Amino acid sequence: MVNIRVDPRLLRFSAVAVVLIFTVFILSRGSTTTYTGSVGGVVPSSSSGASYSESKVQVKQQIGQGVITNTINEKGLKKQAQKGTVKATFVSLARNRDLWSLVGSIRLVEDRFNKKYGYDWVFLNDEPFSEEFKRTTTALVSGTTKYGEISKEQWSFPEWIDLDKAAQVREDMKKNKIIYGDSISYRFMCRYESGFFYRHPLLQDYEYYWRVEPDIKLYCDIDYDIFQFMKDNNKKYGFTISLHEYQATIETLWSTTKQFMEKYPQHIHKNNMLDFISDDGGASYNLCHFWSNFEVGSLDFWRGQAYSDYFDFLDHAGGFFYERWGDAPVHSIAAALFLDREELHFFTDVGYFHPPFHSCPIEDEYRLKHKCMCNPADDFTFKGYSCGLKYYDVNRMQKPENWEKFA
Ligand SMILES: Nc1nc2c(ncn2[C@@H]2O[C@H](COP(=O)(O)OP(=O)(O)OP(=O)(O)O)[C@@H](O)[C@H]2O)c(=O)[nH]1
Ligand SMILES: [Mg+2]
Repeated sequence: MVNIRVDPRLLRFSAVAVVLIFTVFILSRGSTTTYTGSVGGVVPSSSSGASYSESKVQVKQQIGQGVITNTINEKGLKKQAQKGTVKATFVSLARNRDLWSLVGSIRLVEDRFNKKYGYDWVFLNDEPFSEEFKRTTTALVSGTTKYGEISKEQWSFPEWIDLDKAAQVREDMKKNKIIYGDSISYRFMCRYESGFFYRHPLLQDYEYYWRVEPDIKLYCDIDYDIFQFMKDNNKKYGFTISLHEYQATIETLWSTTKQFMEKYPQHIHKNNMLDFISDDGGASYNLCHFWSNFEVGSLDFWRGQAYSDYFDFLDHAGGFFYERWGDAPVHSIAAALFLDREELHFFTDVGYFHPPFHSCPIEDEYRLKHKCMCNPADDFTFKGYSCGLKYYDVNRMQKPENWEKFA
């Protein structure tokens, strides 16, 4: 039997050497950020039959000197993260030039909510996104970012539209100073948000979405998973601000909707919320709608038969071009008619701003506890042009104490 004696100094030296080698190895790996981009190539057709030009690429950014900090941050984050598990994503339609208006929105959404949950973010554009847009937004989002292009077919005049008639309408609206009345791209945007965003291939993997626009603010800490809340409570459509639409942009939207209801009575839910959008049992539209620049909703609701039939009906009626139908009244009427009223949700707690209206929780206790940064006097909910009070009333919701002071 051989007796092996090891020198303790040699042992100590070997241990230190191993630690050093391991540290150098870790440092040399760097940290990576991965995003999925869309840069030409072909993916399968969407359910609408349109084909998209895009393919996924993995882009890795070497952060070099920032390695140690990033690694520590990453570890710290992972420790804290409650990581959301719902199949859900943020979605923003934007142009490259919207980048710097959108970064503020993203940063607030991340700070107030998403850094805890790490949900993905899908960006859609009618043109290819610039590298600067992709790099900048990817750096801000805690989840995976994905960039998609919109097919020309979904961002153009459908073949049944009389282009001369549509041009005449734009001319007239311009004279009448109707906001965005002379814009073609605004109409493409409204039609896209009404009938196509949820069919984009990048959204096929998700059940819920949260729409975020440039220049919005989130005022309060959100300390629960909003997507999980939607799922657990069987909510299909959530909003923060509701208001009256400009009549001049939707002259025939309600009469067209009434024709639709006659043709498809099976799509109207027995426990609908018609009383929110009509004050006379459906004879006329009271112009109330949910402001769609904030929406948290079920993608399957839009993909379902009722909404698909409704969008096709409206699209063929031509009001996106012969008038200036917005996606907000279109989504709102659909949600009010086709959903069980229990499936709608008023997010009175998030604290939200899209120019020029604020939603600010008026109860002091809530506002302080959630570190809200808004002035309750600015809250729009109970003001005249809002439909917030109506929503509380038709749903017999208890209004906050002292709400009259904020009316
Ligand atoms: N890709 C693309 N996105 C657009 C276009 N027009 C608007 N958008 C996006 O569509 C959303 C709605 O457009 P906005 O200009 O915010 O419309 P709005 O909210 O009615 O009006 P303001 O915010 O008051 O200007 C935003 O997310 C925009 O970034 C466009 O021509 N192309
Ligand atoms: Mg906007």
